[in-house]
Amino acid sequence: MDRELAMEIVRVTEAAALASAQWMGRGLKIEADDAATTAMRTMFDSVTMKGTVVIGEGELDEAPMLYIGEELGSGNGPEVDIAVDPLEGTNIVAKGHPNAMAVIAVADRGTLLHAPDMYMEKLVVGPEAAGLVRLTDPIEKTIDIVAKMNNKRVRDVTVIIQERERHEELVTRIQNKGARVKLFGDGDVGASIVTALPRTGIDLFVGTGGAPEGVISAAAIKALGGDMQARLVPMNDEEYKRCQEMGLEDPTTLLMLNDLVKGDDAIFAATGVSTGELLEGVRFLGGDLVETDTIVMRAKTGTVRYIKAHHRLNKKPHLVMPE
Ligand code: VTB
Ligand code: MG
Ligand code: MG
Repeated sequence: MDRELAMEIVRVTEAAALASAQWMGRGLKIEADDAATTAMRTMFDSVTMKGTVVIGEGELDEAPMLYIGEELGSGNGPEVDIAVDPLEGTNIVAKGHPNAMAVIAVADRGTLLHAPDMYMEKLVVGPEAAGLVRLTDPIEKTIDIVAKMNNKRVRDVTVIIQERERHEELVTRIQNKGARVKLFGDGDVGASIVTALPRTGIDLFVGTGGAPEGVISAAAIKALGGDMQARLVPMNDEEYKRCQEMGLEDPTTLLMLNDLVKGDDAIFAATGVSTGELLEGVRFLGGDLVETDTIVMRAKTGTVRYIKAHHRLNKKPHLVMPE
């Protein structure tokens, strides 16, 4: 992959963010997701690559999506796998809540896990504790390891976790251990990334969320030098079979970071839609001027860039919400 591809991918996440941010707070999550998806699909056409979607999100909430197997890009250039969540946080946008973003991971063909749209149990740590933690360990042991490696007392360890009934027991155990939780409503790609970024005060990410979001996050965690482990959670026979059809003989096997993203050539980009832990959302500055914030990183070099951009919506009529 060319390093120029990183900048091309930024254009795609920016377009999706610009289009979907206009749907903030309107109570219309399908329309918001549709705007992001359409903008991404259109922008991808002009990117020099031969891409295939291996992760497309949407089935869980019957939202519009970029379909698995869909070909994206100009049709020449590097052969790549694409994992997308055009709008990570459709409900967020509908309700005007924080943490929504448009995200893409691109990697060499055949290197991203082809995970179906189902639940996945995940664990993420930053570079300090990389290689030392295990998803299968009791949470209390993991907290001790992270405290030691991050040079903190257990009482100062912060675990970020999605606020869901399914995590209640985990939250109680974390609190009984003496550590803190930081609960978030939606958007576990952003929550995973802030765990692996320096100086965010967040030490550990645990919990069960979307598998597509898991694979996309893994590309970023790799670029940040953090660690991630995961395990698919098939809820019924059908989901179990789908895992096997996708080549996972034992669907509940422990997946290491290198199983989620093989190799080193991966690019991750996210543009904020609503302001959250990781990024500022899209700001409408008056007139047709709009400002976006994007984070983009490459696993190969470990370079992380924050890109602030000014856009003129009048010159991008295809991204403007219909009257
Ligand atoms: C998860 C999480 C996502 O939606 O998929 C969640 O990974 C859905 O969880 O980041 P529930 O079924 O419990 O609502 C997100 O938060 C947003 O897509
Ligand atoms: Mg989505
Ligand atoms: Mg999502």
